[in-house]
Amino acid sequence: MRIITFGSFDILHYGHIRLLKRARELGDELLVGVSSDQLNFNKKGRTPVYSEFERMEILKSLRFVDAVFLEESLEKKREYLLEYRADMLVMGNDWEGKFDEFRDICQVHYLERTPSISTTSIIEVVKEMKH
Ligand code: C2G
Repeated sequence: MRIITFGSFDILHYGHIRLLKRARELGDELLVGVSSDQLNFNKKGRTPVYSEFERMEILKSLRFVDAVFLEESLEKKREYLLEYRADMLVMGNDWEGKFDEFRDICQVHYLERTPSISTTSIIEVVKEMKH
């Protein structure tokens, strides 16, 4: 069962790791679509702290990630799911319902987000440390 998930995964943290680990456990291989720097800017209004190259390298180093690819556009999700032959799309439940349209080509499963941790909050904490 091939699992696909998508995300920016900037400044990889425990919430990301828990998502990826649980996604991997739902099947026997996990592919991760990593948002390009441009897509990240379009999605979040800021360029990521870690470049797309670095974010892909970090994810590739995880034993429960089998492969990564660049996610260039949110609108190409159907294309990616078909191209990479996903059996299941897994996302955190902040996306609950947003990808149900793909249930015609693969299973869609949403996992509980890990509370009170985010890249944005980590950036804020680090900024505070400077003073
Ligand atoms: N996540 C989580 N718990 C957190 C933070 C994130 O479970 N505390 C999950 C999100 O729900 C998402 C994944 O980790 O499934 C990646 O999160 P982001 O890097 O913030 O990715 P996002 O901006 O949601 O991009 O095409 C979809 C987008 O690329 C998803």
